Amino acid sequence: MTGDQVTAETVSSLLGDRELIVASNRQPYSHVREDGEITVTRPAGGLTSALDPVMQSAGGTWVAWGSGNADFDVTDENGSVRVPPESPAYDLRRVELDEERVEGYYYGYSNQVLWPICHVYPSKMNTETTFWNHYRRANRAFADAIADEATEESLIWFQDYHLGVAPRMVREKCPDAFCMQFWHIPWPSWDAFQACPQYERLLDGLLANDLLGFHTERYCQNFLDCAAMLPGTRVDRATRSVVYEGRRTFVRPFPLGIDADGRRELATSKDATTFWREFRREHELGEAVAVGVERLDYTKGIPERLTALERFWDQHPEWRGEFTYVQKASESRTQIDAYRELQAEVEDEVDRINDRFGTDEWTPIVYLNEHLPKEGLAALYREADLCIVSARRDGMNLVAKEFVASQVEDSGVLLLSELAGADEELGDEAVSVHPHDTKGFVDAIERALSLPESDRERRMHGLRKQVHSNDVYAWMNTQFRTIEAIQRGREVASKSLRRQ
Ligand code: GDG
Repeated sequence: MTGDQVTAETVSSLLGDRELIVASNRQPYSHVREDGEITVTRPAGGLTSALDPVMQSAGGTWVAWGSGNADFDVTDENGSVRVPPESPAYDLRRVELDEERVEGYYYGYSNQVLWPICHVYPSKMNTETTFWNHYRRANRAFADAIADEATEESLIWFQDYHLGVAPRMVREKCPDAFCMQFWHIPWPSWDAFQACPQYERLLDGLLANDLLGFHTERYCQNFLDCAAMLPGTRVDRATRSVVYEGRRTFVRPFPLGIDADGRRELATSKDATTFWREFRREHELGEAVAVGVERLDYTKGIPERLTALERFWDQHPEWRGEFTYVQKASESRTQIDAYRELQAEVEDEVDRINDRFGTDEWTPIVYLNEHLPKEGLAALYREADLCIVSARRDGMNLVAKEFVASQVEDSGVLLLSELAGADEELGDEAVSVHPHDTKGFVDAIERALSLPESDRERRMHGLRKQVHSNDVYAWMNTQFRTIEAIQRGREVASKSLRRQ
């Protein structure tokens, strides 16, 4: 039985009479007009591709921002369209946001206030006062669409930090629906979170959920510490829950996994092999190859990694000509100054290091900024001897897990930042790095490249076990089982109250 079947079965049985409503900023399908013709695209993203099969088997409604230029040409008067287009199984209800709202809500409050606060970069926070208003209004638009679809029997599942106050708005209209939210980025300590001027409003919004999920136990504890600072709350550490406004919100770690079997299949595909053959031919690679895959985001620690790599080639001339680092970097949030500056900095550094060490036969750093097909990415993961994940902060980091699942041949080594959420599950078998400890980082690269085969195999065996047994389907199952347990607990409590 595949993970897929387990999930479909479990979700349907756990849902019972309840209807599932998923709400996220990104949509699973987008309609785009090009040269007068409308085509459907599937925005690549781990989460949307993981939840789509669940929605297809469970039915229900997915509420998301309609970002495609032909999205509303195909919807009904409520902004809904049945998807997937080839075999419609559920409703995608699109929320219409104008350009100004998207600027203020998405590029503004979500990505210039919440993102830096949660990753502990208060200096990158933009305190433009209109952002909050746009965020609230966008959340209101989501909440109205959700409430319009919801009944008291609905199970409403909010995704991520773009929808921090929508649960409270939905709760006002649907007091008995089950609301849950998964927060995909870190939750910081109270000292860091307090820097957010709207901290009370956000905590109030999130505490309208019945269940709140984070990637790690640490983020849960941080959230409970923050909730304790909100007037009117009672934090119950024993049950990891918060009582507020007459409701109890349970706070639990649900480390997100990947579709590990799917990634393994991609890595063994013919297309992956073809991609790698061409890639080797096109680039002057060393015998050993390391890979890093990320959006160009200041939290991912790319400049610090380049500094460590330069120092490595400096101090270990024996590895010049022998070892190439491949950086897959995707342009991201380029409307924001900090992101454009980072992109320029990274590109300049790559050029400078390549000029310093490169030869006609060898490129130290291969820089790829185009979007790769999944098979291409799988080929890089499969062939790499090292994968370097040296984030300065990261909620989880799925790249670390994708690398492991794609390692179907010789065992490579994962260099993993102790500041990434993935460290909680994978830290023991990875070689740990601290992004700001350049000397330690250089030693870790050297050590990883020199590890005996038996050691590499032992580590990779442990990592594979972890990644496959805690895949994305296990992630969903655990959450749905937790809901079931909460509901059972509530029924028992209300029966015993009735008996008194
Ligand atoms: C947030 C949190 C958390 C990248 N380039 C290509 C490509 N990718 C895919 C990767 C991976 C995804 O993008 C990146 O996921 P991450 O988890 O590394 O990072 P964020 O985008 O920052 O995600 C993070 C995550 O949410 C989930 O909760 O882990 O901490 O920050 O899946 O494979 N995919 C393809 N071509 C590319 O060129 N096909």
